[in-house]
Amino acid sequence: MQETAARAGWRGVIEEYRRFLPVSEQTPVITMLEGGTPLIEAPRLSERVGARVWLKFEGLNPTCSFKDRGMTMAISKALERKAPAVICASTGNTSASAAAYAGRAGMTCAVLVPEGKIALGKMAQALAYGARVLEIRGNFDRALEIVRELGEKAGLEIVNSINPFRIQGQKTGAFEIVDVLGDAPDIHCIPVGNAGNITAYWKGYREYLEAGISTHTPRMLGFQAEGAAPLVHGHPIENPSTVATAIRIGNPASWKGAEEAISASSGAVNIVTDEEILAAQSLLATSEGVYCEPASAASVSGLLKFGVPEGSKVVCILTGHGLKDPDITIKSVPKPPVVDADYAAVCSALGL
Ligand code: AN7
Repeated sequence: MQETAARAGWRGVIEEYRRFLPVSEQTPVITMLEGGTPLIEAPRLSERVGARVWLKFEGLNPTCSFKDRGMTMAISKALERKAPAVICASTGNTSASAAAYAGRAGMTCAVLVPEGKIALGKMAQALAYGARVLEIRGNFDRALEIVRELGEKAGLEIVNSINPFRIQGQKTGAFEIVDVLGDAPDIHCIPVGNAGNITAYWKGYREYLEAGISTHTPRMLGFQAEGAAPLVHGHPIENPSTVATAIRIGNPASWKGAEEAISASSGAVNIVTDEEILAAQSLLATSEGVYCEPASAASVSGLLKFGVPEGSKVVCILTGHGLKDPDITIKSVPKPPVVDADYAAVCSALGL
């Protein structure tokens, strides 16, 4: 099985999928061996929805989100062109990944994040990896506008997913799924924020079909948070709001890519509420042992809410690790009781 080989000697997405990627012998490969993430069967979830469900746990990448697949490409290509510095706007995960890969490549990295709206773990990462972090008094969409301007006027290398190398790297997630399952799944569930990832997965599935490696492509089901669902409403959202800060985006850059993926695959884009997102996050942690961040749980909350045909093979992308955003869990579960350090007190608290 491919899976066994993957675990034994995984070389990172550029080396593993070189023939599908725009790299040459001259490209310096900046990698922390991202990708090769597990596709975990979800028996409880499968039983609940009457289908076979797998979780692609992207939280197990080097900076704990799917962004590393695209960042290994974006930073390697930036280094190849000898760009001195990179910049991105971010709801958190892109900044963590850019900071890590740029630092490894010896490049300066600046990141613009919305003030007070990025999860604790992501901020800690961006700072730890040595990025120049600016919190802006505005949301992600505004930060991305400024980044575009910096790209044009100041010549900085943009590593948001408007950089086509990001999409190229991220499409490898689809390759891995097909490599492990032996063919494409029937249905692919994914959270949608800036819409780069749904665009990338669709590209990957199409390329594997064209190469004769798979026999079909899946229906692409995208899910957006209720307060940040521009694709569902069909227009940008001025002041997006959701507990899932990673997907608090009102004007997705890859809008057209998402529309193409959804229409060409007979898919759909739908809304899940913050409550549904948090319930799915908790269900995954308590019954499948997989702790993902709220935005990631949007894929599973959508699956639970809208259902799928009986017996379908379904893959849900869990885009980031739960530890990225510990605050939300601490806030949403009951505080653990504090008891005396004494046998009887512990027994009594446990009801024994
Ligand atoms: C965990 O980090 O946009 O639809 O700036 O971090 O490709 O944007 C993050 C997005 C889903 C949405 N899940 O993916 C950023 C950023 C997690 C994320 C998404 C993001 P896209």
